[in-house]
Amino acid sequence: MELAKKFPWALLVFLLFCFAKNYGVEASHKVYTSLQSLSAVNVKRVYRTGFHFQLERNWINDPNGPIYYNGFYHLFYQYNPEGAVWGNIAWGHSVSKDLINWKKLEPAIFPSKIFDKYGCWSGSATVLPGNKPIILYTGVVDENITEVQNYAVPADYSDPYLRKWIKPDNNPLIVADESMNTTAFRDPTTAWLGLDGLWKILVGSRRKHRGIVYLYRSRDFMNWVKAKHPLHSSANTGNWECPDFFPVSLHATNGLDTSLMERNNIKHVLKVSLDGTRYDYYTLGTYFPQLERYIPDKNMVDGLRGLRYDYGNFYASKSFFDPIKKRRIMWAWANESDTTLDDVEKGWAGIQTIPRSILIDPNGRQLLQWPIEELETLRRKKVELHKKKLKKGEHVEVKGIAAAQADVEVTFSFHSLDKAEKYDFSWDELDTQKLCSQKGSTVQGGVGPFGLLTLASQDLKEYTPVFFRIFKANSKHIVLMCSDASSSSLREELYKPSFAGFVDVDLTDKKLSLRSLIDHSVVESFGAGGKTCITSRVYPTLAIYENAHLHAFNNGTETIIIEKLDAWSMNSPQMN
Ligand SMILES: *[C@@H]1O[C@H](CO)[C@@H](O)[C@H](O)[C@H]1NC(C)=O
Ligand SMILES: *[C@@H]1O[C@H](CO)[C@@H](O)[C@H](O)[C@H]1NC(C)=O
Ligand SMILES: *[C@@H]1O[C@H](CO)[C@@H](O)[C@H](O)[C@H]1NC(C)=O
Ligand SMILES: *[C@H]1O[C@@H](CO)[C@H](O)[C@@H](O)[C@@H]1NC(C)=O
Repeated sequence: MELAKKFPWALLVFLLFCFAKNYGVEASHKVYTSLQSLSAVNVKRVYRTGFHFQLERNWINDPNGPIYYNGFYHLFYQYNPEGAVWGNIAWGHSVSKDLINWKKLEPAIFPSKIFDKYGCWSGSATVLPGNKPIILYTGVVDENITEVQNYAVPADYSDPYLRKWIKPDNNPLIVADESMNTTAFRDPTTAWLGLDGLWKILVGSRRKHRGIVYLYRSRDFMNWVKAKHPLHSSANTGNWECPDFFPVSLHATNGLDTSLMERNNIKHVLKVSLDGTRYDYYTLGTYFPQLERYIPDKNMVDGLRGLRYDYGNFYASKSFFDPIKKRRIMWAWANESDTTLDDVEKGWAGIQTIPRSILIDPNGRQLLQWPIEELETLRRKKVELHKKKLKKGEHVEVKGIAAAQADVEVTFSFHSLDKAEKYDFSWDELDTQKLCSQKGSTVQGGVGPFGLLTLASQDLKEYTPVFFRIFKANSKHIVLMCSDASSSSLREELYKPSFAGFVDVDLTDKKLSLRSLIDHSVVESFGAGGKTCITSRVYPTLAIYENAHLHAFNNGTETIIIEKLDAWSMNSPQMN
């Protein structure tokens, strides 16, 4: 960044000024008045990802309105066309035939009318009968961040790229009534068609500390009526952003169209992004269309004591039904863990996670997430390990692949759980992150810690360990999975959390599997077949390009066996 080089002090003053002038909105909507239009001159290469969704330059955040239309998958996303910090928010637009190779188009929707002059915020797309896509999005209408719900339609249905979108003058479609909070009223969901012939959508909100999803219905998609009460709400959870509400099949392994809400043998997923904690939480439950209510299952908890899609840098996820491969696919924004000044210098900020297909776990207690199969087309050189023993303190390097851009699948086994450490019930079970920071990869244990050391430097001064540690708790075992960024970089000023979550897995076969997608500045990991997922953004200074190494390790007294490890170098697809 030319300007930053010449006037570093000036940037700092800008920043302080901007922090001071943060209109009182949420963390994600800090306004960097002066930084947001500094266009990225030189784009820094070193932390760019190889196979994750990323733009050449500028800021992106939430994925918006994914759909399939006439041969192409479309992904829209919150986008600042003018700089590498949040601001000037428009809907960026990219298309793909395989969800892996992407082509960037002109922004689909940008602030231009009185109903969205201050921003085109998140929303969804629905394909109406007759194969007619329509977008619902949140428009910001004034400097007080008053939010309304708008729609946009393609200018030309015969263009498979759907390049141009029209925002008709009968917008906005929905405005908040007096009982609602106009500055927390956003992110309409994909619509579903009820058996009563009415379209339904949810809009996220809050009243005081109560998180809310309002339900609206419409016969013609233009006139919307708010239901008597919210579809669901929960005290002390704060603002519910980016709601996602969809059915999952209890028996079939395919995904379900969003409009299949009202039939048997299904459960429903309600996901919300909690503005307060900046993570995505979900419950499984039942939707009662006549009552216009959603009721989470018995053991489900709304909010921060509930299930999470991912325990790391992962927010504002959005799913869609892929009618070609009959699956439900979900993305999320993986934000940067470096500083805003770093982002300005890099010229870009924000990536999307690898699209994940989601199914219900056969145990019915949670979802399973797995990278879409198309990712495997990028696999190149492969190395394998079989039946390799790791005694306490041992590690083995996985040599011969590009360790900075790799896909690794490993299954570990052990003979016995007898040596598992005792679980201390005084630990705050909500604060897995604290537990992982106290019981890191170098703190020796009984069964575990064992796992992978990703993005490791030659001298192990830098590494991002992804690992398991098993505890004994009365008659059962508790598995903790960590993706620990605390040693990921020699740089001090970064956000380097010890992300962690528990894994609800049956250990009778004495095996645990792990898959990690390693991509320069991101490690996206899937424990036990996608039961627990953790994404970490990291910025090593030594472990870059060919100087990055990959190891498997064990630091517990119980010997661990690598039953099978497959690791591939990954190709870089066409990326915007
Ligand atoms: C924004 O809020 C302030 C303070 O309540 C008010 O004076 C002003 O008129 C509002 N602006 C608009 C455009 O509504
Ligand atoms: C309305 O929402 C804004 C933004 O989340 C919040 O700051 C404010 O406290 C909310 N007001 C009420 C009454 O809930
Ligand atoms: C295992 O533990 C020892 C002792 O704490 C530590 O020095 C070593 O770095 C650890 N090994 C790994 C791979 O973390
Ligand atoms: C991602 O960045 C870190 C470090 O700045 C913040 O702590 C997180 O809150 C942020 N996550 C989101 C979703 O904004």
